[in-house]
Amino acid sequence: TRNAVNVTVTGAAGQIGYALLFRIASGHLLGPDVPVKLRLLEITPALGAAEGTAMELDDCAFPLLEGIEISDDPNVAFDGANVALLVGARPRTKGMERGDLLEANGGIFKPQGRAINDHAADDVKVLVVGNPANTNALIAQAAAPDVPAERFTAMTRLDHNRALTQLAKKTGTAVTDIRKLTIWGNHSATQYPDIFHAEVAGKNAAETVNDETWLADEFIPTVAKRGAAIIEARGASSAASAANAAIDHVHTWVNGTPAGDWTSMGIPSDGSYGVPEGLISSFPVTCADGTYKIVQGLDINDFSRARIDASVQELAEERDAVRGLGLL
Ligand code: NAX
Repeated sequence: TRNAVNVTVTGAAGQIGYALLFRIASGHLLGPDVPVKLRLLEITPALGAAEGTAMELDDCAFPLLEGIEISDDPNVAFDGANVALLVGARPRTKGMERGDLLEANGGIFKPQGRAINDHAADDVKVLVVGNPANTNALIAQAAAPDVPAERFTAMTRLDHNRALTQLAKKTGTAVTDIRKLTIWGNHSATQYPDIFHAEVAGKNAAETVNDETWLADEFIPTVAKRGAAIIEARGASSAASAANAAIDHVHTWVNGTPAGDWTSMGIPSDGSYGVPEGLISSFPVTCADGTYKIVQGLDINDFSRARIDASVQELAEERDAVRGLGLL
């Protein structure tokens, strides 16, 4: 049998953590033949709740789950981590300015990046879910100079999956009929879900839809503001769908994208498509052998260019703000 993979989850006692841990332990993250050891990181007051979740994990008697450790010390929780899911973050509370939010999260993601640098396994793969995810990932990555920068990623897979379903509904097709959708930019309301290169049942999606009003006034805002719509409807933010997207993101990164398709990941830019190098921005990527590559050579029309640039501009402003706070 294979050696267990160490999976560290931060914010383990939160609502995404609760939806995520059981799927990791049942084999959905890495596959049905890969044993896992869970390392849960929480803040001290939430250790009891994390313990309760660990008791429930025990009570599932998952065949693949080889152990659970709980800690409030990042140096312990990231020790030997092969996969690190950074879910816990400081939410924006009423009256909080963006600068305060970035600073509070810097206080979380900088020490976590440092702990990953010092203690994680050599092959560590990091996914940041906690918002503002792209900039939190940038802060953690900058604090981990010994880890290759491309191992730090931010989650836009939930946006990608949301876009798949919206496009399938509009075209009366199944999500499995859709390929090559892209989320560009920041995981925020400025993100750009791009259907100009997507295919619906083998035909170009934008041509199939042939409705720029729907694209600009319905599809893009529905995808970009879906998080707020979920809060409005459910009285709580997306949790199971976010956990599902985290599973998808890592599963695809490890196991690869299918031939003829790609996915969306927030990754450090290499300068492709005019996105300044180093910004953690969402791109179309293919994955194989545990690595990813930006899809090259796509024609970007004016409609797309303006929207990609606006979202990237927001990322640059967030980077400048955290740089100003001494977090980079
Ligand atoms: P919860 O508030 O339910 O849980 C967060 C947990 O993180 C809490 O248990 C808290 O004690 C813990 N935590 C706080 N600081 C920590 C630290 N320094 N170390 C370890 N744990 C810490 O939030 P939840 O609904 O689970 O959401 C978690 C994060 O995901 C939020 O930042 C949220 O904004 C973000 N999301 C990101 C999404 C994405 O697509 N990238 C979508 C869903 C979600 O909104």
